[in-house]
Amino acid sequence: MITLDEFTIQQLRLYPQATGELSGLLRGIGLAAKMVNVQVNKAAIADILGEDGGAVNVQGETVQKLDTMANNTFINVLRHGIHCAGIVSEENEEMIVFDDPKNNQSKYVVLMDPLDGSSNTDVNAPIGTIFSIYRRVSKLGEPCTREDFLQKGDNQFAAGYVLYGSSTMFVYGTRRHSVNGFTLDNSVGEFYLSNPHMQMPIEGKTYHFDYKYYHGVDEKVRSFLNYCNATVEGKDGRFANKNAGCMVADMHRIFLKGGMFLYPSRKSKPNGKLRLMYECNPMAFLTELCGGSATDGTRRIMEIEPTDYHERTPIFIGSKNLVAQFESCADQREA
Ligand code: P6P
Repeated sequence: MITLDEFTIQQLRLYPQATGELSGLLRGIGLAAKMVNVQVNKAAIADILGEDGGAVNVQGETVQKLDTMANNTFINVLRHGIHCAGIVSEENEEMIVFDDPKNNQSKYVVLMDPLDGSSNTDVNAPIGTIFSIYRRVSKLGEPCTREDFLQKGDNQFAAGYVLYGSSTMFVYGTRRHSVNGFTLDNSVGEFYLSNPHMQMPIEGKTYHFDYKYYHGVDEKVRSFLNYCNATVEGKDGRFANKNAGCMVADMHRIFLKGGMFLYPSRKSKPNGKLRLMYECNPMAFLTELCGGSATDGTRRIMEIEPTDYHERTPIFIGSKNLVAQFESCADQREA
C-alpha cells in the first residue's frame, strides 16, 4: 500500500540526477485533485451544481459552477507551490503566468482541462481532470512564455488524468517510466497505488463514439463504424458502442480493457471538438506509453506542431490493433 506521495519520492531513487521538482509538482496536482474531489462529491448539497451565472468560456461553452471551482483550485494550489511557472487552462483564454521569484525558477509548466465532461455533473455521471507537463524552453528565473506551452506532444515530460467516478483515481506517466494508477481512500485522504505499470490491451471490444454525429463524419470514418457494429454470423455486433460523454471516463476503460475512442471532425466542427494541448496530447502520451496508438487520421497526435493554446484536432486513439484496423478501413476507402 504505497501512497502517491511516497511513490513519486521513491521514483527519485531511480534517477539520482533528479531534483525532485517533478515529484513535487505531481504531489501538488494530487492535492488539488483531492480538494476538487471533495467539492464534486458534495456538489448537489453545496449548491455548486449547474451553470455559473451564464458565463461562457473561450471554447464558447457555458461554464458550470464546478468548472470554475476546479479551475480556481488547480491554479491556486500550483501558484502557491514552487514547482510550476504557469498554466494554460481550458477555462482561460490566455496563459496564467505565476510571475513570482519562487515560481520563475521552476522548470515546468502545466496545461490542463480542470474539469472534463462537466455537463455530466448534474446527473452524477463520471467527470475528470486532464493535465500535461512540459519542461520550459524559456530562461529560468524569468516569467514563463508562450513558447513554453506551445510545444508538440512529443515534448511532454509527464501527463495524467484524474477520474472522479465510482472511485476517484489519479493516473500519470512520465517519459522516464510507465503509467501508474492510484485510487483515493477518502477515509484517510490518500491516493494508493492500485494499478501499477498499466498496459493497454492491443485489442478491445468497445468503441467510443456519439452516433448523433454519424451522418456528419466522412465516409472513411463511417466505414470503420460500420465494421465495428457489423453483425458476426448473424448474431450481435462485432464491438459494443460506449460513450460516457467524458473523454477521461471513456479512455480509462480503454486503458484497462482495450478499445478505441473516436472524436472525428465533422461538417459543423471541421477541426473536431477536442483540444490538442490539454485533452488529446496528454491522452496520446499515456496511450503510447501503454502500448496504444493515437492519430488525427493522418499523423500521430503528438507530432502536431501547435499554433494556439486552444486548437482542436480530430482524434482516433486506443488499442494498437483497433487503430490499425481504422487506418486500414480509411486506406481501403481512399483506394
Ligand atoms: P459532445 C466533454 O465536454 C468533452 O470535452 C469530452 O470529455 C467528451 O468526450 C466530449 O467533449 C463530448 O462532447 O459535444 O459530443 O458531448
